This record gives sequence, C-alpha cells and structure tokens, in this order.
Amino acid sequence: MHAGFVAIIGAPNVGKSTFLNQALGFKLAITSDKPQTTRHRLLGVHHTPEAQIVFLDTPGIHAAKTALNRRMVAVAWEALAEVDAVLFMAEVSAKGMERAAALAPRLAALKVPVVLALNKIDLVPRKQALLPLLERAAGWGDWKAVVPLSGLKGDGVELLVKELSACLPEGPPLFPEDVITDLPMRFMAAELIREKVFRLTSQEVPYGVAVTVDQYLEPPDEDHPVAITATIHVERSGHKGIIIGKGGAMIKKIGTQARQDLEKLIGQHVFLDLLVRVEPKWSRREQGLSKLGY
Ligand SMILES: Nc1nc2c(ncn2[C@@H]2O[C@H](COP(=O)(O)OP(=O)(O)OP(=O)(O)O)[C@@H](O)[C@H]2O)c(=O)[nH]1
Ligand SMILES: [Mg+2]
Repeated sequence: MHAGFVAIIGAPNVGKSTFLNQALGFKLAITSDKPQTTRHRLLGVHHTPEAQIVFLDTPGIHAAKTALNRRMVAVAWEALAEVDAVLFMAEVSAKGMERAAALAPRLAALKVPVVLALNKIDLVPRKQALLPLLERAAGWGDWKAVVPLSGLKGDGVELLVKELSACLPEGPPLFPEDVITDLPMRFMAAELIREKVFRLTSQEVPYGVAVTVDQYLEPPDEDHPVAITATIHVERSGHKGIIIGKGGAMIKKIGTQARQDLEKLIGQHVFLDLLVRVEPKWSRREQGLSKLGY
C-alpha cells in the first residue's frame, strides 16, 4: 500500500480544516467563517485498504503581526519539513485566487509533489466559469494535479484523496487502523470551546481568546458525567464582558454548544464549567504564548 504524510497548506479561511474533517468523516479540526481559526498543527489519519494518508492540517499563511500570528505561520511552514506530499489549497473567489497566486512560488519550489485544490466550487454558479480558473491555477506551478473541490459539500473529496495517495511512497501503514489522531481529549475539548467563541463573537474578540482545560475528570462509571473545567482567557476586561454577555447569556450559549459537541465526541454526558479570565496582551508576548499552550 501507499503511506505517508501530507501537509494541508494555504491562506487562512480557504477550507483546509473543513476538507480534513470531510475526508476523515470525523470532526477533528474546528472551523469557522473567520480567518485564522486553526492555530496548531493537527494530525489526522485517513485509512483505506490501498493507502494511509497522515494529514497535517496547519494554520493559514498570512502576514503576521503579533507573536501568536508569527507562531502560527511558523507552524505551517515547519509542517512542510516532515511530509511526503503537500495539498496546496486555494479558494475560487477573486481574492482567493490572488492570494494563492502570491503563495504559489514558495510551494512550487518544494521538492515533494504538490497537489493543488481549488476549493468552494459550489460558489461558482456556472461550470464554464470554473475552467479558466483551473487553467490559471495550473499555470502557477508544476503541480502533480489540479483538483476542483467543495470540501463543504463533499464534491471532489474522493478524487483529491486518490491524487494524494498516488503521491505517497509504497510502504506499510504508519498508524494502527483504529487511530484517527494523536490529539489528547483535553486538547479537543479546549478547541471545541474556542470554536464556539470564534463562531459566536466578532471583531477582535475571538483573536484575543485562548482556552485552557484546567480539569478533566473521568467518572467512575458511564452513568456519571465527565467533569470538565476550562478557562477562556481574554486580553482585555472589555472582552471579558462580551464573553460573559448580558446576564451571562453569551457564556451560557458558548457552554451549551461546546457541551453538546463534547458529548457527541466522548459519547458520554459532560458537565462543563467555564471561567473567564483576563490575561493582558498574552497574544503579543512569548511568555503569554507558552503559558496558554502555543
Ligand atoms: N461555500 C463553501 N464554503 C466552504 C467550503 N469549504 C469551507 N468553507 C467555509 O469556509 C470557512 C472556512 O473554513 P475552514 O475549514 O475553517 O478554513 P481553514 O482554511 O481551515 O481556515 P484557517 O484555519 O483559518 O486557516 C467556513 O465558513 C467553511 O464553512 C466549500 O467547499 N464551500
Ligand atoms: Mg483551519
């Protein structure tokens, strides 16, 4: 069989994490309509009888200003050091094509095979409009393949997985068949809470939020809930007020939605206790980053 590592690289918000979840048939990575949702390198294993693809989802590549942003972009480029192939993801919007064209030279220069996916084709009203976009993208570099994709609807996912499998070396599987990820449950819990903040708040609030899980208590039996205590760290006291909301409405919403996702993930009842804490300017300081897990 074929087996190896594939990094998913691209600008923020193009649909890297959505594709990964769709390919795995499992919600591994959090997603939102805001750029810079993914902050870590996330490992997800795709199994078929013919191939095992170890995907590395990465933060979107962008012009980074804060320490957190610089760390995120570094994480993305560093992922390329350990892979057998790359999935370069772009989106079909005018801005998406422009951004991808700017990124393309660095990806075209890689020594490993690169497959380019043009995502969000469901937003292109007429099929004919797609052809010139595919041709343009093909001209950016010597890609192994150019695949039209709708990660959201699932169109092209199977074909893209096939193209990526073909890029991998022949060899035995790298992970046992029942392994989807190496991420600990505590990390997944923190991420699901952060996803709700990204989806429910706006402007600069989500960008100043980090979530830590302070306690994760497994019950003695399945009749009792898993008890999770987590802290939502914000950069300013004004943001704390927004996260808590009027009469606690926002924190309640975040908590309810996160708990529902966690119960689906764990398959058990969850008791979720959320705290909000101000950690001034954590995203701008190296010390703040390491303290909050970045
Ligand atoms: N219409 C459409 N929207 C999509 C598609 N794929 C992803 N999206 C949406 O695009 C937004 C960003 O998706 P993500 O998967 O979080 O994007 P990402 O590239 O991982 O973003 P970062 O982690 O911020 O770099 C979300 O609102 C998705 O629902 C698609 O095929 N079609
Ligand atoms: Mg992402």
